[in-house]
Amino acid sequence: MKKIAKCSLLFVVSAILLALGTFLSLPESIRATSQDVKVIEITAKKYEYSTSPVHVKAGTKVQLKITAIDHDHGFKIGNVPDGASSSEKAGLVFTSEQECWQLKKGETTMIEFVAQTPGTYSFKCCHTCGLGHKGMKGQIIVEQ
Ligand SMILES: [Cu+2]
Repeated sequence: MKKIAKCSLLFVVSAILLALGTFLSLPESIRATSQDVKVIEITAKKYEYSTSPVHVKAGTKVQLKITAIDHDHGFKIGNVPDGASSSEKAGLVFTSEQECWQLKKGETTMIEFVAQTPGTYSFKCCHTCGLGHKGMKGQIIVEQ
């Protein structure tokens, strides 16, 4: 009888330790994910983006925080590297993809994506903002 009690006590203790181990390992994995997020702040004004090219490592979760400072602007980027066919698997995986993000003057727009596939991804302004609008461009370079 005593032996059985001892055995079940051992079982309960190890079950608790196992649950505790699972619980303790959770915050660590959450921490690891947030460490991988790279926040990049960019300002947009006639006729340039402040940071370009933007360099990120493949596999990084990126948050672009873009603020238009002098005028309304836009942000348009393809989800496959320059020169690749648009039917290819997305190299930039957006949380919420848009054809053209509108950047309102004075407001910060957050664009979030995972930089999956190495390559050069060009972006440009897609909100007519003046004479130099067509030359308002930049690049995101995803490195291996
Ligand atoms: Cu423009």
